[in-house]
Amino acid sequence: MGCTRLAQEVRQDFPVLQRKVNNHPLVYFDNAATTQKPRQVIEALRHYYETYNANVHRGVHTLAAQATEAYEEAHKAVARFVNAPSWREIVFTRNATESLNLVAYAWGLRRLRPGDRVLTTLMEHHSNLVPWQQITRRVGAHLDFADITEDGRLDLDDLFGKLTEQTRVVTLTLASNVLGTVNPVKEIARKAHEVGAIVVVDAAQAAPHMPIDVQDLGVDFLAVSGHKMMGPTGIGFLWGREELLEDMDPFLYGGEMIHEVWPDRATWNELPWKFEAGTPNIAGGIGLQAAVAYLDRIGMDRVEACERELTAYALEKLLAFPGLTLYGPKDTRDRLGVLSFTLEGIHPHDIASILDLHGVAVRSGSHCAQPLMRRLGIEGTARISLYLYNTPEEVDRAVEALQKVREIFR
Ligand code: C6P
Repeated sequence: MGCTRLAQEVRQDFPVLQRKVNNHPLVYFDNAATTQKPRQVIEALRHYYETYNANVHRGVHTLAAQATEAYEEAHKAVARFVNAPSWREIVFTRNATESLNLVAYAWGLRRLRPGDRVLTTLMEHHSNLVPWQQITRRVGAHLDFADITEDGRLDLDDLFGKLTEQTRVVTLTLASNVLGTVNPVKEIARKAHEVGAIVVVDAAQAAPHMPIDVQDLGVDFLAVSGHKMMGPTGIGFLWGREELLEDMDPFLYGGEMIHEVWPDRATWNELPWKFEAGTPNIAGGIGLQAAVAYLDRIGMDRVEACERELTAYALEKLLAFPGLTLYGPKDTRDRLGVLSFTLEGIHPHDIASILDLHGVAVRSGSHCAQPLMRRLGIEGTARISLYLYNTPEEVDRAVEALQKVREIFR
């Protein structure tokens, strides 16, 4: 299997994958929550702190100049990673959550009017739902929801039926953190633009696993978390179309984001600094650049192809498992290796706890997607989520552990 070869190539780069959990070699299948970090990322952080730690955009001394250059280079690397037309369109944030809040507050609060409509989906993570609940409530706009189909895909008829002349924002996830579904964002963006809506994309789950080209997608904003793509925690980014970002007021106010300040007023810095108030997460940005370089070296096409192969293998095993219900597409068409399931009569937390006893780390619960759980009529699922360092043997280990779960609860 090609995925085995890639995993073999990269595994030694991830120190944590060498450890044992409960006397078993760790099988890390919680990659949708956060991924493990390669030595290259850890080393980039260490190198920064040990040799050129300084604040950015403030000092003229050598260390400050080096830190500033590295931090700006990180924006440029991220811009290339998503094929942004300009690196000034990349705003570093803490995570996808903050990126989505930035759009909701800095664009939505000012632009939405009473009676306007924001269209989203029932498969959103709370991060792309709750900010819009708040903003639509504050301005008197409506929040509409596109449903999902029985096989866990987006119901496009429903979505397009709810897209009206009043729709000002279409905001949706590129890939679901529960169902694994990859949504046809390019087609949706085209239709949304026809009615004059902007398109906001939550790419927290998609960006680590597939090539992202914001120009090809034809969207307006795209939110990503660094920690789900091998970067450090506390760093993420928002890509936005330059003319929209230029036209927006800042999200947070203070140092760094200003151009000139008088006692009674201020003017704003140029992009992207206008949206990066205060001392930024410099180390995080540098670590994120190392993560992007790592993924670039492998190639996102290869990452996607290898993960699809492993996902097919895992799907086959899980679908054949007695009493298991899988949520989301049952084949690898337009889906990622996020595999949510329940086992008849067994609580998802019990599944996860017993898997952990066998060294297998999976997530259980509602995955910050409670409206989706309600729609599916369940309280939660267990979730296996794969990444490029995982192997078919690890899938076998998880399935063997699932058999133990069944034996315990029989
Ligand atoms: N999902 C999961 O286990 P943050 O927390 O800001 O880095 O990412 C938020 C987020 C936004 N959108 C999607 C689709 C996501 O999956 C997540 C994070 C994790 O599924 C943690 S809840």
